[in-house]
Amino acid sequence: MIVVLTGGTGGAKLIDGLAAEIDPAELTIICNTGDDCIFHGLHISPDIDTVAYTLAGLIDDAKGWGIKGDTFTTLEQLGRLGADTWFKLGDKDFATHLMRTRLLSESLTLSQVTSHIRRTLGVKAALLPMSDERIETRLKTADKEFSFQEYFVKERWQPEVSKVFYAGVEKSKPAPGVLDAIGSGSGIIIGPSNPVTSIGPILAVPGIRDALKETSATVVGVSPIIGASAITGPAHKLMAAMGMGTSALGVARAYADFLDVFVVANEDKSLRAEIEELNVRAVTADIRMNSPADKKRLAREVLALVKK
Ligand code: FO1
Repeated sequence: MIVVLTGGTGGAKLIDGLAAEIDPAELTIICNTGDDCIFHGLHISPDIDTVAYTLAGLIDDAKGWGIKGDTFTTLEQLGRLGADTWFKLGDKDFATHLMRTRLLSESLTLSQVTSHIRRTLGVKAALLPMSDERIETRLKTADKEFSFQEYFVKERWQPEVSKVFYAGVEKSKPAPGVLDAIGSGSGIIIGPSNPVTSIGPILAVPGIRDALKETSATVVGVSPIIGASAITGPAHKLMAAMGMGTSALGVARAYADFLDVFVVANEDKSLRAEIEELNVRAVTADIRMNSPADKKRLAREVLALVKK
């Protein structure tokens, strides 16, 4: 079993490549839920849905989230009724959130709901939320506090963030199956996801970081950064806010206590020596995933590293 920790669109692209290279039933995906949000009374789990839609062949590839070809009639009508419409929920996407919210209201856990959604969408990989409890990534500026989606979508990641925290994480538990998967996986992959808002919340759930340190499986991380910028999104800005620098070295430092191998961009080969000083093997690759062939190539390279 190959276990992937992920959040956001970069991780989902690698998972797409992995599912093309090995039997998807051999994959267990542990997803960030710190980005979860409530809109129009519905529980939305963007990172879980991005992975589920990717593996179901439904993802809107151009955007990296949502369902391809989706329409926005319901959202438009909600707008006429006075609702906020800056978070773009498509009509088909709404069905996922209606079903999730209904099952949660019938006392199913987020893990059980996630399992239902991935099964009914025909996804063979196991999909686990990091926790069944509500954990919310919050971002502080000098005078305001934002939820992740307010910061990322509404404010287009422009506010100067001074602090990021994961509300509720201290008292949370890993979802059923998460620690077992990390302990018994044959390889663990940390996706090329934002280390502060995608992987950070997963690592902050009590027990998960220790499980990564203790597993006998090879743990391979993939950098989400090239040079001093994220491939997509605000990872470099949020890393700077957290005092982590803005390079792949900062990501390696954040994971060094449990990482065996770190894959960095060819452009970052000069960082190899400093990464290896952290006791982490550094490997270079073309980490941009702009096409199905790119995703498969990187997936093959990462699989070769975890299988060693
Ligand atoms: N991202 C955007 O940039 N704009 C949106 O309006 C938006 C809506 C949305 C709806 C459902 C969903 O599952 C994801 C959505 N995303 C949107 C992406 C989401 O903000 C990000 O994928 C993650 O939370 C980042 O990890």
